[in-house]
Amino acid sequence: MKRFVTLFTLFAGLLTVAEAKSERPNILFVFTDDHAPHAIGAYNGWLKSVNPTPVIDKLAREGMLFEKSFCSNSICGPSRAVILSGKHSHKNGFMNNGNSFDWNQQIFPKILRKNGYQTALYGKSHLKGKPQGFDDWAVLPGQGLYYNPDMIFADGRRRIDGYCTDVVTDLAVNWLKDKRDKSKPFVMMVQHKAPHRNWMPALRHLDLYDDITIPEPPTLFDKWEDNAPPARHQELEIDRHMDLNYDLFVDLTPEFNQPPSQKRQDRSAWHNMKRMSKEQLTKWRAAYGPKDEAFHKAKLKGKDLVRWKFQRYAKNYLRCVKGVDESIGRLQDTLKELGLDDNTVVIYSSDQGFYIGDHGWYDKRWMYEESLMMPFIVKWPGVTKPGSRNRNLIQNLDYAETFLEMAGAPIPSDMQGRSLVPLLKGQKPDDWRKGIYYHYYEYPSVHMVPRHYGIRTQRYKLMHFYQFGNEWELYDLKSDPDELTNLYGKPEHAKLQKRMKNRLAKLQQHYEDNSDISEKPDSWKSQMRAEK
Ligand code: SGN
Ligand code: CA
Repeated sequence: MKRFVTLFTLFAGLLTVAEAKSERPNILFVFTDDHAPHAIGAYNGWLKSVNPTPVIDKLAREGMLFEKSFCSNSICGPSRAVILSGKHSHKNGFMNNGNSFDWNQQIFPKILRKNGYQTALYGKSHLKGKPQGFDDWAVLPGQGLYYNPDMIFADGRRRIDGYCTDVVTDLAVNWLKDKRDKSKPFVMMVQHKAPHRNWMPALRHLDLYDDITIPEPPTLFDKWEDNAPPARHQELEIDRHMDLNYDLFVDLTPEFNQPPSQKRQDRSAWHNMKRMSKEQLTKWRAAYGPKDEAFHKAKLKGKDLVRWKFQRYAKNYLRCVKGVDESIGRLQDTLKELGLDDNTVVIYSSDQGFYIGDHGWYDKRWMYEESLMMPFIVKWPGVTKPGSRNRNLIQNLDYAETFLEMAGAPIPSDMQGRSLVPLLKGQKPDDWRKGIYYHYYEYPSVHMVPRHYGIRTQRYKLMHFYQFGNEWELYDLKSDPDELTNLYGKPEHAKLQKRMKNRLAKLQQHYEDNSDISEKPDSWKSQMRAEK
């Protein structure tokens, strides 16, 4: 009898260990900067034919891809603050990149730590201040550099030679292999700078895509005729604002003196080049020198010049994406090597989407689809159905809650999102949200996108640009996925307009967004008035 009891206890104990193992998975969160879903093969966008992301595509084949995944404020720091806090910008206090994040507030890594998890963060943080809630961390100062970047560690700042995406991957791999406490489950956030402006690829990728023409987006020559005025007054056009030298490295050498108008030299490609070693520079010039020469010979003008700039930009962007794709491969190989792959959830996401020539633009900020969307792909072994695609409306607001539920930790009631775990398990909750809420605040600022807020449902989108009058846009995404026909103010859509306005007001109430949305006189406003 005694023997039986002992055996039984042993068996039960083993069960508990097994359960605990499957209940408390590790989480590897790979997060990039400005990687738009349509630059991922698995998302079936117009860039799919280029096959830009074989590794991420494989992750999607093995896990679940979220087709309707959105940010709540399409810019770097704010998106990251929403992820850590599970709260909209107006609640976590980080509304635009100029703010400093209050690290003393409740964030999911702190809760995970309290619940027995180990936490690590490597790469871009963009929230200023020393990260809290992480057992180990190393972050890039501000935007960081592509080549031989400085990194800030808990014990100080030092330069690490190499290409930024590789440097950050190395730190993560080393932690997995040598630094982590093997008795605890972990969450590791690997946050790459790539493919952020100025889109500088790794040396091994400088010639990638040289022999192909990247397909052009259907809206490359959009004139924003049906939009409210803000779309015509931005500063993010490939044609008028993307600089041949600052952004596209034409004729760029470290000796080159940038014209005084180029103020942000500290972040420019030029600054990165000054940082390169002789060997790195030699390879760089060998790749771009002949391309620049051919460009000069061609003497392009007008639309041809825009097309050339688009090619140069899109190729560099996709070359940076390639570096990221390889990093995910290396991280997954490491998990495998360490026998951790069966019990580690691998997630890929990026802080917001991006314009890759769509609407004639680069950058983000707007609530239009290309920058509103975020990639979100999850492989949770034994839980997510391989190759599944989810169409529920999800946001970065939901990530903290999701990580907490995965770890079996409590979800604080003041977090504003909802755990995605039921969706990952293939359930279809009837009461899932029917609309997402968005609010962007950074104006006036680089690229001059004014403040706006709005709602997006499965089919429609309503936006309000409130800083310079009552400008609204309303789109039917089913019949008009490129958002070219503004239905706002059209009598035949009056009912829809009213319904959407009500729903937007309700969402604003629900999330308690009492931000100041009064009109603000400023120079841009008078410029617009003059145009009218
Ligand atoms: C920098 C970039 C901008 C970009 C912002 C915000 N210029 O200012 O193009 O919109 O960051 O980007 S750069 O010359 O410094 O690259 S974010 O992703 O950090 O929000
Ligand atoms: Ca970003």
